[in-house]
Amino acid sequence: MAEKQHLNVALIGQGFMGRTHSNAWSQVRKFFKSPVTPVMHTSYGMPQEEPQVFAQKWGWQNVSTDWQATVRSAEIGLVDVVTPNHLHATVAKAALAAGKPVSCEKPLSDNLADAREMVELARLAKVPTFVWYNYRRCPAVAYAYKLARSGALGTIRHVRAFYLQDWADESVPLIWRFQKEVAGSGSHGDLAAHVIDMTRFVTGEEIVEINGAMFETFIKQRAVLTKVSGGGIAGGTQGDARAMAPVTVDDAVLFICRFEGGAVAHFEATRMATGNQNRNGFEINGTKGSLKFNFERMNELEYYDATGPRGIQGWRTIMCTHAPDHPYADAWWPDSHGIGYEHAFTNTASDILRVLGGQEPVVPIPDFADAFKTQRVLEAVTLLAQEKHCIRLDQVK
Ligand code: SOE
Repeated sequence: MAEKQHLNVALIGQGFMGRTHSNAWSQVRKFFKSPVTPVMHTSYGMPQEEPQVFAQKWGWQNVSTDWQATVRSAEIGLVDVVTPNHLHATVAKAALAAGKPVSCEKPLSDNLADAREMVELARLAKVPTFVWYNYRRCPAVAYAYKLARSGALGTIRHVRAFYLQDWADESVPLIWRFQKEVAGSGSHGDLAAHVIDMTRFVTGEEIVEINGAMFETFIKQRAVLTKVSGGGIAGGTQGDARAMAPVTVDDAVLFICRFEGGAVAHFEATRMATGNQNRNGFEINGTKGSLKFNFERMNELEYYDATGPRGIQGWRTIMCTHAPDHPYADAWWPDSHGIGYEHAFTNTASDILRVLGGQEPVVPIPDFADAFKTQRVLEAVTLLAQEKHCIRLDQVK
């Protein structure tokens, strides 16, 4: 049998997404029959992130101390960017200039201008690009996409989308996620971006206008740490607080908008919704049916079929683990054995390899141009929120 082409992957960045991507590149060859074989060739991390320890733990063959040389290396076939948001463009542009395919964590960038330049350079470079909006590859979300494409929803009238977390209390120091110059925004680009992408994906429609928007920063100052170790969402909270400094991003964002097919929509994202630890999802109401997804029950999709006799209509819970009906189910375990957060990243790695091997992804994977549309929604919401439109009730006589 012909030897499959090998693809040397270079991971630029570490942290939480460095861990999810490393796990995906190490797992994908065990669970998927990919047209190209990924090799965990080189990883790059900042000196203070202990890059040697990271590479050894996750199985990267080489450790780079010069990411520019790495992305230019003739050995590298894919550059995978997992830096903080403000560096996505810097690394991606260098990789594109070297003619390398690039996969990048979401959001595309911390600002629209850089995102636009990334799209243009990708177009000129004529290489595949990918953005890891991982939640598209929860089988339940991918199946929602297929149900919507089948016409099961009819004309979509309402979209409700949410991404609610509750980790950002006063004890969390001023990590990069709270610094505008690094993250670009807070819950907006970090969380709302996911459900903007998710609802664009499932409805198949673009958002065409923003009709109201508000940001809120509840905790105005946070402790400046001398040392923050790697780790989960909060980036580790060890270290000794030296002083307090202002938070320059949102803790919460809400906005209302309209989709191109006429649906009206409400979005909400926050890091301070006590009791909601990673609750993202949607409810999409159409003339023939509705769908509900909640990531905290990620194997399940709620479906309401409004086409049958009214007397037997009701919400049904579909366990999206049955091959071949449910996307990716054939790669994992038998019915109702369930998968988790990490598996959506492995599903994403598999689809990247399918595209690089000349095959179609199981469901569409955003390239830079697609992810730019989500970035434009982020920007439009920010612009409207800055106008601070509101009617105070004490003004209403
Ligand atoms: C932090 O809020 C975060 O790690 C997001 O950045 C991820 O995209 C999400 O999957 C989990 O929460």
